[in-house]
Amino acid sequence: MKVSTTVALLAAAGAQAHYTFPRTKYDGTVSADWETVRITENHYSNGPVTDVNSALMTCYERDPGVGAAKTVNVRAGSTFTFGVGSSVGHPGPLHFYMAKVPAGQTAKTFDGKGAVWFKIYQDGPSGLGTGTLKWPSDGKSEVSVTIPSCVANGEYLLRVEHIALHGAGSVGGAQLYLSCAQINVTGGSGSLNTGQLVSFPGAYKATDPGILFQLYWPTPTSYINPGPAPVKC
Ligand SMILES: *[C@@H]1O[C@H](CO)[C@@H](O)[C@H](O)[C@H]1NC(C)=O
Ligand SMILES: [Cu+2]
Repeated sequence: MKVSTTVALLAAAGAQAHYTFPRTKYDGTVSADWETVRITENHYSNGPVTDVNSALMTCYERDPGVGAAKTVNVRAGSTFTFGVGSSVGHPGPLHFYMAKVPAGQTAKTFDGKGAVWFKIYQDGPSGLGTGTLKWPSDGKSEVSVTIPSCVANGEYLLRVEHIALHGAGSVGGAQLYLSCAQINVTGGSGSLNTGQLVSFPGAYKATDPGILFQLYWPTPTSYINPGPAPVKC
């Protein structure tokens, strides 16, 4: 009894610092948790992926092959938001990636495997060289991205990823928090050149300078986001 109480308290303390991206908000409509986002393996623990070579890097799915109940219709060029459970509690960069669903599949059925992903957003810190870095997502309970106006119409997986760097000074110390929403894009011009598509796992190495990173000392003077450059219309 005593032991299990202690374990429960420790688990609760860890869960407070960790986080998930379980819901979406679009045009003022907020989804239920895991209704438009595939339920993740950490939906209860809120814990991170720490092995960038793990199959969980795709969408962190608890139930591969099941998909989320709903796909959100979105207009190219509009703003799409993920709600955070409960807030981005650790410092680090925010990334968004999209993967177009292949012909014959849907956003509900596509597994997101293979070289299918392009990056649509990344951010970096302010305060480089000062010893105190600030990240745009610090403490946020919602994170948003603009769906590029030039994407092709159709169904996509939209992958949000936050990389917590507080322990990233040793290999395997970075904490990746991520999930995938199912979206259906209309109004896109289709002129986007996505460049080289990447896979998850595969896009990152444990020793990439943006993954293996000393956040505190020596004082960082630069930050290099892992993965490809974000696409431009
Ligand atoms: C995606 O949008 C197109 C165009 O509006 C529509 O025909 C199609 O049914 C939508 N698919 C889903 C899964 O909502
Ligand atoms: Cu945490």
